[in-house]
Amino acid sequence: MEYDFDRIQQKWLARWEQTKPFQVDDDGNAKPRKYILDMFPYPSGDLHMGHAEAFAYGDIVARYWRQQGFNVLHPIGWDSFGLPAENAAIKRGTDPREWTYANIAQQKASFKLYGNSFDWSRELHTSDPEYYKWNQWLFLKLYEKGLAYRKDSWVNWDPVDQTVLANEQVLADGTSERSGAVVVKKKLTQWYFKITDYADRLLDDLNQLEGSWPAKVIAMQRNWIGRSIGADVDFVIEGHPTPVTVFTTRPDTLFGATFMVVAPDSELAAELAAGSTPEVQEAFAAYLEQVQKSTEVERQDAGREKTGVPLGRWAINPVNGERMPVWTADYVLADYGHGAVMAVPAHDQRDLDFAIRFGLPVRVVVDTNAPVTGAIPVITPEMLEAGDLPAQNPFETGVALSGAGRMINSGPLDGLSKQNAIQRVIELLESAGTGRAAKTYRLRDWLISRQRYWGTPIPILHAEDGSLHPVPESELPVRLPASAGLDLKPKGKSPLGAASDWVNVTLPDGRSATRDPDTMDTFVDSSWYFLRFLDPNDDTRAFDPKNADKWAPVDQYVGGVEHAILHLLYARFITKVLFDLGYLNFTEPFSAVLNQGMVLMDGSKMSKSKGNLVEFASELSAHGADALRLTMAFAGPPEDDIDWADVSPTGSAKFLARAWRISGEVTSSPEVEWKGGDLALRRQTHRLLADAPGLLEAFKFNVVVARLMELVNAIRKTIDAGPGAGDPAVRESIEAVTVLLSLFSPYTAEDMWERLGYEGSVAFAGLRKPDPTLLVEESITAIVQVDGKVRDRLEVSPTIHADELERLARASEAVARSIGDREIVNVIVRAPRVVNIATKG
Ligand code: ANZ
Repeated sequence: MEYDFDRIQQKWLARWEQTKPFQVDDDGNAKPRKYILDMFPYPSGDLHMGHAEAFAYGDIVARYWRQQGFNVLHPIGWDSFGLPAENAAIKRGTDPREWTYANIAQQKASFKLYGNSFDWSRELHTSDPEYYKWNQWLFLKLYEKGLAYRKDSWVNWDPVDQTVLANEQVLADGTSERSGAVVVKKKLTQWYFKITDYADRLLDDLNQLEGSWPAKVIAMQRNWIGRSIGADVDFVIEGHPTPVTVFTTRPDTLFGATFMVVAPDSELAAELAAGSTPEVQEAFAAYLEQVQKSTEVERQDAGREKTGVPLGRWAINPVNGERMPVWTADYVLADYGHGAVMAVPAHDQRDLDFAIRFGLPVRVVVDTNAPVTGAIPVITPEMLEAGDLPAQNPFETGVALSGAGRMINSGPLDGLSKQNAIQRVIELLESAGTGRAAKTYRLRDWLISRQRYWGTPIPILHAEDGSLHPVPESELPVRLPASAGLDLKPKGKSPLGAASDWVNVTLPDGRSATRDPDTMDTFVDSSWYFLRFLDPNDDTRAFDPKNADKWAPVDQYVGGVEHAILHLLYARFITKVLFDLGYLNFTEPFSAVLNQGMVLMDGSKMSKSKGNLVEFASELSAHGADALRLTMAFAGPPEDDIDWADVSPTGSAKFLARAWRISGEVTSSPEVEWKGGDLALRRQTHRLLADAPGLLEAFKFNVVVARLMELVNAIRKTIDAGPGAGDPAVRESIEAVTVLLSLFSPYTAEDMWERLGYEGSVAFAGLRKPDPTLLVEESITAIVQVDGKVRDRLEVSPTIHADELERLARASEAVARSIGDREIVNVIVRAPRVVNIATKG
């Protein structure tokens, strides 16, 4: 019989459908547990090569832990709400639901064929009411806690998809991650989750993930949260009812503040301008219009020429009572800190650029190793005009003095170091009630409202008086109405607003109200799905905390680095919220994360437009699941990219055929005593059994595959050259190959196992422990020295006894010759390596 992957696949697929080998039952199972999770797919068509890679790795890990005797939970579901379904539906004039579930069916069939060892009984779809009911429950829990709130703010608006975007969905070049459109700002009232309340914990808890998460991902999360430590300082504004607070990381430089700048798109700028002259108001309005055309990225570009207008208002420096002009400029962002800065041009480059452009004063307050000479390093516009500048000053060099040094021109701070000055000035501010130590984060609250149809309805009712009424938990889910009759085209308002039967409701007190027409960001769905897998069919709660206790956190999470920030951060946040609410007893959802590389073709990303797309389905039918999976494993470290032009699924298939053939040649029975088997082959087998766990746990799948290939060659040689197919070592070795191969190529391995005479599935056969006596080196070289000169080398057993070694040394002809007729006065034996003989005469 020849190796025929198609036949083998069909045979085992049918069997797995029947026996459901990977369905996990926790009750009465005494095995230790592992939870191995792949990031669930978005059903946007059939699986692609990227899925084939990631899901192969996840499955190898799951199958490995099963072989190590663990009860492994390896579930799968679909992240099935979201824009692509809606956009596809609009394009084709169909229902997003139809498109979504057809794709799920296709992906599911592909996963089954690919041999993924999922527990299919736990399959979930986030677009099912049975799932999104619990998104709504989660929303209500956050709302009760004050962690879900509505606010009016400038949001990122995608003019193509006509919906808001989270900051995280705007790329570095200011375009939408989805549509590619340049994102603009729009003022809207939206729902937010208060992730900023968790900023410190999200940052600090990263320390405990060090080493088990990719370093790059940890760095990206840290940077995204972006904690800055400094102070808030309150400045009285003449003629303005309340002081303006600024955030600064350099409160030590407070005496060097010479003007204030507020963000043009802040409430504050509008208020300050409104209280000023008509000329200022006009100039401000014109400037604001100009600013709104620029992207956030442009605004943060340090090299761009500074722009701004004066607001005709004056701020009072709380430490010295000095009057400073208030300006507005777009390098100050409305949503960072308090949207206003104290400008210290001598020590901050952006402020200096601005001061130079508009001729504002510069005062040096930190002597950063004497670049400043002259008694008063202060430059006023008058001095500028008169050309009366002290030598060596930032104004002249254009370079701000950002380094540390001794404080000067700073009254009570004079002479202090930076750190001491920061501490001292905060004390001064605190005792005067005009400032305090403060932290600021780059992290913003999570905007979760979307003006689109295909998502989870927000369970809030709006009464006519504007009051908000959460839908009682007993009335969940708030079901998404059918899309028939609704115009899904993006138009800036949620399509659900037009579903009048759905949107208009009556409150218990008889008043009329409307449902919130927005749907939730789909990152809400994926922020807790790993918990739903524990109890996917429980309609009384999101998950059973007892099961979360048993299974979670996820031991190994596998997926793309594109989720390094968004998804992982949100899941970490929701986990901490659920911990605080008492539902979980852990605070990090994923104990370890593995990011796979990309599958490329000829060095570049695959795409339809480039014409270099390798279709998963066609590779699968050409080479079979096992060869494809093995190719992924063999290609290199999982983190590296795979160039499909450089790998050989045909080579993989040939190897599988070679291994499979051996399983049919073995003539010994499963009960055969291995002891008498060919020693060299036995040693090679046990060396692999010893090395495999460490290699697999370090994700060195490619090394294990290479070693399997070597071993299969060695078995072939043993069969063909001498000991033959009946040698017990042949059976021992091919059995080890089969068990290890079951991680990579499960169909072939099952078939081999059966051919070797076993009935149960090889997936649970267990990885054999190596025999330590077969791991020691076969022989080592002992040297024999006579009067300090090496006279012979002996191949001896590493366990040789000293007496025996001495006897062999004395028996050596070369040694006897060099001693001649001299007298042996001393013999020192250090078994098994050295014999030293000393002579006299
Ligand atoms: C005075 C000062 C003096 C500053 C100095 C820096 C150096 P990070 O580290 O990124 O947190 N800042 C505060 N709010 C801002 C806003 N909304 N838009 C733009 N810039 C803002 O930066 C903190 C510093 O950025 C703050 O410290 C403030 O400038 C500025 F020698 O205050 B600093």
